[in-house]
Amino acid sequence: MLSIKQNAIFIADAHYPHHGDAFFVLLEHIERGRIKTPQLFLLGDNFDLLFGYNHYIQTFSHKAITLLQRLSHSLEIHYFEGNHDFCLKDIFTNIKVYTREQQPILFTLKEKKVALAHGDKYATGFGYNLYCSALRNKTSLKLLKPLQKPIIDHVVKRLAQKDICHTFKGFEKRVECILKYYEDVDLVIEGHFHQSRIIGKYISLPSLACQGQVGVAKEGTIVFQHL
Ligand SMILES: [Mn+2]
Repeated sequence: MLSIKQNAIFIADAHYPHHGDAFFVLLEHIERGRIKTPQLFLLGDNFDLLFGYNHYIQTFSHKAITLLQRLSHSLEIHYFEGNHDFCLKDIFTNIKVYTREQQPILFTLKEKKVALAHGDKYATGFGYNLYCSALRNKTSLKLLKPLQKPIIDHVVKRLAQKDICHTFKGFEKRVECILKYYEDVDLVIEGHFHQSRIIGKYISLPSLACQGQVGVAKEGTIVFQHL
């Protein structure tokens, strides 16, 4: 099992570039050494729309993609694909990319056993699962290609206008359902919900787009910080 290192940074749900460029700015600070970290965890949806097998989509986030590629040669990076960013293996060849299917991934944090995932895997329902696997299929992505420009332009426009920061009412109930899948771990770290809350052993990371914060590993626990 891999271990989470002291001062590791957890970035989730930056939704770049439609909801600010905090993601790019933070990566730049890391590259220039103004922010020091031995290990970077990207918990998904850091790109508002990015998937492999499609070059047009990559043009929207080109700046951050190339910066991340560059960083990956000198920094250990783990990328947990989200529902907005997936099929990334071929784009980030030097980053450890985990698909939705492979998640959660187990790490250790000091003596604790920790599960990491984007957060959309459990307690979602059959329809969502079917939609996810169809969307991540290489063939269906290729079939969409002739239509890609108008469809993508439309999706991008819609995503940019979407209000993504909400308080999840009854979040405790959802967490309770999710935790049924995590009985044998000490800590669960997920993004996806943009809640920035810790409920028992469940850590719902802040969204970089909403709260402007990230998670940082400190002395065997995770704290939320503005960097
Ligand atoms: Mn998500």
